[in-house]
Amino acid sequence: MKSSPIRHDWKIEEVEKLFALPFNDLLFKAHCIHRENFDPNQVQISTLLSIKTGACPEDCSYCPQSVRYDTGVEKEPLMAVDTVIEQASQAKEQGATRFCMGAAWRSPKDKDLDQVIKMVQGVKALGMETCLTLGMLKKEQSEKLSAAGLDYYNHNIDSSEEFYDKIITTRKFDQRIDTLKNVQDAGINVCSGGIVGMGESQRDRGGMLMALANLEKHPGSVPINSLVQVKGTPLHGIEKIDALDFVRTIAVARIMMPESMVRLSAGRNEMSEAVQAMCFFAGANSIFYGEKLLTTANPEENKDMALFNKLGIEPMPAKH
Ligand code: SAM
Ligand code: DTB
Ligand code: SF4
Repeated sequence: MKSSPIRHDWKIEEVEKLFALPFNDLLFKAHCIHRENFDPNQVQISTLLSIKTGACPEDCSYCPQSVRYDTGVEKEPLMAVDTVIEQASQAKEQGATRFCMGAAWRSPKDKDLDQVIKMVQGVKALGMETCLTLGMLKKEQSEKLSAAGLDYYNHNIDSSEEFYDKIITTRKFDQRIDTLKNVQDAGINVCSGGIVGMGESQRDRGGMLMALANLEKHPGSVPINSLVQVKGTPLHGIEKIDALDFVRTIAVARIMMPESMVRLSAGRNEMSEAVQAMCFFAGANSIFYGEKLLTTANPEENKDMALFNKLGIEPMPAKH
């Protein structure tokens, strides 16, 4: 029997106890659970593309794409379908198995969704898995995307419910949960996680993971982003998260959601190889691959492959 049952009834005190474990005990526990559920030497790689950039009406205080902050990000309208497929094909050549397309929208308009659906179909035809992140989705929109064959939809809760309104005021935590429900009900794999390093407490980090683990079903993919501080955003200059606390967050995510893919997401460009290696040991088993995230820098492909070689890690093959 597995030592880690799937639970949806976590209490914050229990989560805080996990965070408070001695570091070696926490990592050992997380790693054992990781091995029970996954090949510890395989990491899934996805490439991101911003298909519509900047001029977003929302006020997420971490984000370089909000129209409210002067960050120097050039706004770009929705990309042509052919351009997106060309970029996906290049990502495939570099070894990515999933292509994630992101748009700086509060939610997609129906006309735009039709164009995005053509992108999904084109990328799938290359034999890649598809992922979208377009903001809030209604039930009908989720169903349309599901019918088009979309594999994953990313929509982050970003932080604990308590901390949330210190970061975003233009949409509520509950609206995020509604979108996740629409996506789940439509039969699309849910990708949902959050950001650390925004000035939150350890309890908030626990609260964020608890909100994810206590959903009706654990998200299939849980991205843990370390804030990329961008000049012009309100969070620029905030005290950075201690690297070992970041590793702890990964470990606790692995323990609470044993069968989910945990993604070591944004922030790797400022992370040492040693810290990334600890994250893989703690249970992270996916990354964003390619020299750009949406608008900010990510490690170059050859650097990541060199790190994989040093660690004996292999890219995870696609499911289909
Ligand atoms: N506009 C859509 C939305 O917010 O749902 C989709 C794109 S949005 C850029 C996707 C996610 O990227 C956000 O939910 C947030 O978690 C993450 N993100 C944005 N800016 C970031 C930053 N500076 N550092 C780390 N993560 C960031
Ligand atoms: C996620 O959780 N992180 C990715 C992806 N999902 C869409 C985005 C990170 C964005 C970092 C800031 C930028 O490059 O603009
Ligand atoms: Fe807009 Fe998404 Fe950035 Fe928020 S995170 S400002 S919704 S692009």
